[in-house]
Amino acid sequence: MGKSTFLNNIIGQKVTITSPKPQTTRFPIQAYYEDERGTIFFVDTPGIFGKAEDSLSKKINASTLKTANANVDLVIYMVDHTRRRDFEESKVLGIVRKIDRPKILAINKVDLQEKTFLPQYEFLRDEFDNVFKISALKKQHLKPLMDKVFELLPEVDEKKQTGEKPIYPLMNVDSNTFIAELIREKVYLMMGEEIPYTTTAVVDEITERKNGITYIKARILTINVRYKQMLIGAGGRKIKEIGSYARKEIALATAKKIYLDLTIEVDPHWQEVLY
Ligand SMILES: Nc1nc2c(ncn2[C@@H]2O[C@H](COP(=O)(O)OP(=O)(O)O)[C@@H](O)[C@H]2O)c(=O)[nH]1
Ligand SMILES: [Mg+2]
Repeated sequence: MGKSTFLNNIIGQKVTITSPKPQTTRFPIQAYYEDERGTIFFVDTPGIFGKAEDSLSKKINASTLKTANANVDLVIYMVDHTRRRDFEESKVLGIVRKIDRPKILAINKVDLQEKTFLPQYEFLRDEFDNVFKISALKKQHLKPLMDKVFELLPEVDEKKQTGEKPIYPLMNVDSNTFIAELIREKVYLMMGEEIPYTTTAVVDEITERKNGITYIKARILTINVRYKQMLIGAGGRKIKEIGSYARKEIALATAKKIYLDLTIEVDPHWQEVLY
């Protein structure tokens, strides 16, 4: 799809994880953008599950709906022309239609032209005054879209509101959550179709050691022993790969030397207690 890729490339650094698998984003991620024209709070939302039968997808759908109904000033509705329009897509459109705010339609992945379902999305042009064909990944045509965003957003004089300019954190998640997300992303990228949806990651400890190394203790939770074995892999190879890939990115993101102590645990109920 590309919502999270879009946000990362607008912000200029990774704030939200991405993967080729649908439903990678599990909760709304807020990130703050600023340039000479002003400041914007972006909210990256998960998608919508067509069939929300388990407790996790129910929670995800609810949080997406809540974000959509929150006090947003503008909606960027992103569609992926390389994907056939389906039931989930219609559901999302139904939600977007109900939001009484300026809307921008972003048709993503214009860098891919081999396979297109664009005709299935053409009818949207009548509903949206502002349509941009973009490539979130290749950063194509993002500027005209952002110009439109600034044009449509209401003007808020921050100095008037607070006396001086507020200092924003870049994003709404703490470091434990962000590191857990980076680990979870590696599971999405390195495991097959079904495992990512049965797993999550938890960070229990981040400690600066005297030797200058940051020690991170984290767990990947999955729902049964079979999945746990697949995550560990033959001779522990898979978990090693996931850990090493995650460690490198955490080190890069934090500019610190990282020791990542990563284990896999079976917890059949994690979906009920997390998120
Ligand atoms: N070719 C191409 N791939 C993209 C583009 N935008 C996103 N992707 C890929 O599509 C997949 C899903 O992206 P993601 O941002 O996680 O989608 P989300 O589920 O909407 O947040 C990832 O593998 C991205 O690299 C794009 O403009 N062009
Ligand atoms: Mg996403």
